[in-house]
Amino acid sequence: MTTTRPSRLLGLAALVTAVSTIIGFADTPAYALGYATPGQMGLPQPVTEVARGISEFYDLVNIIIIAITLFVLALMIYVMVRFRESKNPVPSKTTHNTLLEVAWTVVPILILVAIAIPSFKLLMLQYTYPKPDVTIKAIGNAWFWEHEYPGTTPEDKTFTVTSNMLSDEEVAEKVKSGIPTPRLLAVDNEILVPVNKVVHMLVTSNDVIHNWTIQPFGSKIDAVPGRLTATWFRPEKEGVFYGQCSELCGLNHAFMPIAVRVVKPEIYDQWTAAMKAGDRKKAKEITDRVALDHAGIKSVADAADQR
Ligand SMILES: [Cu+2]
Repeated sequence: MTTTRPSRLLGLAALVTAVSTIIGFADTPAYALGYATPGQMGLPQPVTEVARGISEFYDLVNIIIIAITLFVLALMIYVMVRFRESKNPVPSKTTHNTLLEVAWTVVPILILVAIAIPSFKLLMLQYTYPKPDVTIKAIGNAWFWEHEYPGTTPEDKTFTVTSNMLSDEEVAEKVKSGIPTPRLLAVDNEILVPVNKVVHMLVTSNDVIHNWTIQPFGSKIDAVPGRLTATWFRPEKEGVFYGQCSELCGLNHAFMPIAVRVVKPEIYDQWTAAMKAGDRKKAKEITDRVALDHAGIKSVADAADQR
């Protein structure tokens, strides 16, 4: 009587799928939510290749950690029961077992290699910068972010977006207008980037060390005064994605969020044109309109999820 291998593998695959769906590694909806929600398990939904790589790597390492922990637990229980004093009054004097010693040296090496290979691949992906479509300079300040969109020619104007966190009253007001606005994450001026385009984010600071982080992009890089660091991302979904300063920088460290809205390239062009012309009112209208649009996509995605 034999069970065929493929059917066992299929069973295992089904189990893994079921477990991962239950604990929240399920497929991302059409509109990716740019921040963690109460009760969420796992990392925020990734919207870039790098973030997806990080998510998969995180799952792989977790599976390995859980397997090792269960194995050690089982061994300990076995030893405690099998070699308890009442059943084993005269202890064994064995001190060497060549096979075991080789095994407990080689197996951890293999585990480390299994972790190192995807880890180095991911690092390569993170630090190999594709040619940029858009370059932005993020400047950390105590305690807010500025984003400078440098002009590429003398006629092409540079403009800067200064973002401050919204107060509770401002959040309430925005929610009333129909735009989903998370407390402690939403800012007065969001920055816009085009969907499916490579964005290089050059990062620096005016005062102390901050850190520019957007988890769904898999981007996290220190903002160091007097130095320029960089990260890149190519967001594959539209929506607004939030991040927070991730380097303890002082009193209001917790209150300097970053909000990046990923929009269609034509909307991005309209917005940059308005910003370059110094028409902040028009730029704001464009941002608010697209925010309402995104809120609509989100509620459609939610409805589809509940079906
Ligand atoms: Cu900071």
